[in-house]
Formats: sequence, C-alpha cells, structure tokens
Amino acid sequence: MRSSSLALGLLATLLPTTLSQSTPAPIVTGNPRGAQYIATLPNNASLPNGTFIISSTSDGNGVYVQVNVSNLPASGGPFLYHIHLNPIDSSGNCSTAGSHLDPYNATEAFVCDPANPQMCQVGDMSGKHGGIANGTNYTVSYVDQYLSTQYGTPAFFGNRSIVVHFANKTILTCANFTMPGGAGGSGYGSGNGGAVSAVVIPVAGSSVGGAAATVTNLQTVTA
Ligand SMILES: [Cu+2]
Repeated sequence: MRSSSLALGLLATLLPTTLSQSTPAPIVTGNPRGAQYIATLPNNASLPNGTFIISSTSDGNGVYVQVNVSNLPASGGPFLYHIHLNPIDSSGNCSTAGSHLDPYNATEAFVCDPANPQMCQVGDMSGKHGGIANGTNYTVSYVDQYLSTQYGTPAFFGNRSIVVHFANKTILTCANFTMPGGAGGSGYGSGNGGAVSAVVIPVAGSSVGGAAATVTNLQTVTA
C-alpha cells in the first residue's frame, strides 16, 4: 500500500492549491430591467473607435452585449477585449484599468475555453465570445450569462472599464462604462465603485426594488 499512501500524500499536497483555484461563475439572474451601460472609445484617428453597450436582458438573465468598433488596425489581431477592474483615471492612461474583472478567481493562468465560459474570467469577453478579427470594422451582439447590471454584486461591471488589446495583449485603447446620457460617454474619473450606483432606467410597469433611489453622484468628467 506504499503507492496509495504516496498518492494520498501527493493529493494532500496538491489539495490546497486546487481549492484556491477558480470556482465556476454563476449564471446571473434578476438583473434590473432597463439597466444599460455604454463604454465609448475615445475619438482618436489612429486608434479603434466605437462603443460597447451592455444591457439587462428582457428576462433579467445575464446581459445583452453589443460591440461596434471601427478603425481597427490591419494586423495584430485577433484583438482582445476585456472588462478591467478599475475605471480609467483622469489621466486617460489605459494601464490604470488594472487587472481583469475576475471575481471567481479564474486567474490569468487559465486559458478561457468558450465551451466552458463559466470557468473563464468574467471580464474576458473576447475569451468567452471570440476575439475581433483583423479588419476595419467589427459588429457583434450576444448574450453573456455571467455579467451583472446590479450594483454591488460580484459580476457588476457598470463602474469599470473596457480595454481593447492586440492579440499579444498590448493595449490599444480603453473606455469607462457610463450610464447613457449621464456623462457624455467619455467616462468617470472616480477612483472606486462607490460613486456610481446601478443605473435604472425607469420602464413602465417594471419593479426594480429600491435601486432607483440610489442613483446619485452623476459626474461629468471630460477625461
Ligand atoms: Cu484586458
């Protein structure tokens, strides 16, 4: 039984590592009706332009993602795009976005497989849904089941940023998510999530709990 005790010992050694690894991202339900955020890339003639619009789905399960990007480089793709943890600060430097939205600890070491999106970093949008191929324009829309439009939940993205990268992860451009009509689309400069509450666009007949009352601190930042 020497080999089995050896195996047990090995297992005991490996177990803590295994347990500290990722847990599957849960499918998000109950997203507030009408919630929508837009990240508008800065208008720059030498960089990709366009928008990322992420909204609650009509049934509140997951989110509806609309990507519309133009002026992409002719090479260097497939381009990647992720939701990063921090909003870009007032310097406009994309590196201030920090790391990816990864509340379930998938980590950078894990290679995202679109067949198992629950195991990917929640913010790894191109990993889960495909990168942006070389070419001038890119338009796609899809449902992502793992993002939340409910402020304060682990997979909430509305106070964060999106970063577009070359295939080699070099940063191309970035933008903050904002509420439509809230800040002119150019982003919030607030350092953390405290200021931006869940946006709730009133929809006739919808019930959104107490969230509507918490929409405060709409900042107009021209970063
Ligand atoms: Cu990224």
